[in-house]
Amino acid sequence: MTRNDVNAPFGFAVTYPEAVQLYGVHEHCETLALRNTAPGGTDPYRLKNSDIAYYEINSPMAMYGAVPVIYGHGPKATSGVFLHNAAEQWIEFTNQDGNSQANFMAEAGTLDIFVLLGSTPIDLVRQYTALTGTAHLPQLWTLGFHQSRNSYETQDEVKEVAENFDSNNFQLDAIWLDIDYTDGYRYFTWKPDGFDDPIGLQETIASTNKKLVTIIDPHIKVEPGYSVYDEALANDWFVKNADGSVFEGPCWPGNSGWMDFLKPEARDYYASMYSYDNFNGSTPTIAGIWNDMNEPSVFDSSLEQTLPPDSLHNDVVRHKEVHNIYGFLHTMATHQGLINRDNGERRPFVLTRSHFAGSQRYSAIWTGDNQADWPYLVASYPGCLNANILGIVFCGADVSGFIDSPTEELYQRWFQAGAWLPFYRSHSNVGTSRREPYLMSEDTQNIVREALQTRYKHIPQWYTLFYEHTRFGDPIIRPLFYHYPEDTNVYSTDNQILVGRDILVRPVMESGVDSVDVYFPGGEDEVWVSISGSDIQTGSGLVSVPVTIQSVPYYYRRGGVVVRKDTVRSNTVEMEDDPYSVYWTVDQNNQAHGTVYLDDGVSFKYRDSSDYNYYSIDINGDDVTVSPIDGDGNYEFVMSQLVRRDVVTLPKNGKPGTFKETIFTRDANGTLLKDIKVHLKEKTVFKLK
Ligand code: NBV
Repeated sequence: MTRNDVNAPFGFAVTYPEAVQLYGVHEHCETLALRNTAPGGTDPYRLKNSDIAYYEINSPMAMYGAVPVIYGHGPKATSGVFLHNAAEQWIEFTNQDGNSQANFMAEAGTLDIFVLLGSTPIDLVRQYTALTGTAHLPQLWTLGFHQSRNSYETQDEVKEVAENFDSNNFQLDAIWLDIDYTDGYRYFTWKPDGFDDPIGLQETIASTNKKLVTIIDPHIKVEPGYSVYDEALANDWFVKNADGSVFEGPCWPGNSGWMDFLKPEARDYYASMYSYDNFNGSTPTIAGIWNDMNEPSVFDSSLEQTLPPDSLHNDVVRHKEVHNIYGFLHTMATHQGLINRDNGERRPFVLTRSHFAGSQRYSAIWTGDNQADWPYLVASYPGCLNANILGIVFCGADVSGFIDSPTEELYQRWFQAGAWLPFYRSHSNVGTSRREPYLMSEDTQNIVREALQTRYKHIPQWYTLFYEHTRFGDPIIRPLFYHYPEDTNVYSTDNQILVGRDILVRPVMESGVDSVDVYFPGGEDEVWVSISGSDIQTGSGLVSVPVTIQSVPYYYRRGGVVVRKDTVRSNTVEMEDDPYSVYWTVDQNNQAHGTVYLDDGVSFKYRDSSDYNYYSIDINGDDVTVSPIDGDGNYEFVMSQLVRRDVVTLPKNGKPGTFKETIFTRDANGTLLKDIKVHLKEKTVFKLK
């Protein structure tokens, strides 16, 4: 093929057999269920990674990421198509005579299509992640709470925020440094006025077992003498204009160049910048990197805020062919940089704004510059659900809204809802209200504390789900249709999620309500046992559940086992040696089943030398059996309490059912549970009565 061929636009149509609903084409601020486009519908969905200020709610406009995958689903079959193409795309959807159809139009690039045969949502997602990869396990600390702000201005301010979290008993694992820590937006440097002692800052943060995450954007200040600029220029690593000169355009530092990440040598060089020597003043306390503005964003509206379509990568590839993978390649270099920096001993943590199919291999994502308004809280759920079914599982949204300032009630609800998305970070823009939780009213502080504690108690469950994602490709959070594919009532449900298979969450995302509608799936035999309330529901559809400002409806599924760590500590590091609590309700056969995964929480030894233990937990009446599934690690599963919740009455005449909770700390012989040695290689069985 000649270079000209890949610059021609092309289109094609796909019909999804038996599909009544289409999903996918991340990223849009949209409902999970895709809407039909014109005639009579919405505009076509656009995929062109863009730095968009003030994005609209329920809109097919392009956002920061592009995952050109569309799933078609119906009660009888599920199938999918992945167009492996990094150029701008427009996609139309129609549904005629019960047949769902997608019309793809790509601006350039090659026609490289993968057809995913399904036939269930589980099969389909596993096929897609087998193709584009899974995320590796995140370090355990990344599952805790993150505090960010654009921007903490000085190292003293950062220390003060960390101290206040501790002294007010708010759990926290990491504080984030936005662009103002840099010296004039020259990345890999520190601002002398305010951040003159980065090592001292990191020592203070590390002394309470917390981490720092720093932002590194891809634009490079044009300034002879700034070593990153000099190196990139000397080695021909910048994106070029069509005439072969280096492309320069405006961004935070003023006139900037953009690293050509399509060149492997440019990526290697960029990766090397993360070494402790090159990123002067960095230590392992900078445990993660935040790659922003990598659509890439250029402050020039005549270019639609990005690189010109005819600018050149690798001297021959036109930008328009590869636009949507610029951020992906940026994170690839960053990820490699963190691996090299730590001699492969720590799993990198990278958060990116721009992303593409397969980004899960290198980074977590967030939904960008949302607003402190209720519709943006609502949108965070479909946004992250969609990313999850498309493989990018580590997803969150700025808690409490980035742009503008939230009301007290919105702030409370956002902390509660955010606790159930995989990535949990509060972030806010310069000029908006300061809103670290300790600045809020006593009532709000209590609500935030409760939300954080709920999150931290479930960290073992989140970690096990991440492991199962690495192993099987399953999403961490799932739409209801994922596990109830035949229930057409749930095809549009996106304000509630399943966390794994066994936790149903319906956050309160509306103002001033004293009840919310919760859809309980699964039919009469499925039973959902409330954790924050006292009710039991069967899977018979929509129920109005009373709520207060303190409560968020979340339920465990009967027959499932949920593992937790219930002792409240300041962060994940301090929870490391805590024993587990295990929760369950037995099903009609008197059984319940779950899993738990343990490893060092930091390294790649789980992957490279099977240094982990993965256990099955099986309850049969009064017998509790813990059996190793696999793993050659030495991580014993130590429990301190078992919480059995028995159904007393099932719902009747519109009234919820009730349950009785029994907490065991000893087995039937009187041995303290935490003294029972779980055998690493064989089953351990013990009796509760
Ligand atoms: O780096 C500043 C911000 C950042 O806080 C935000 O999270 C990003 O989405 N960044 C965008 C640049 C533009 C801010 C208006």
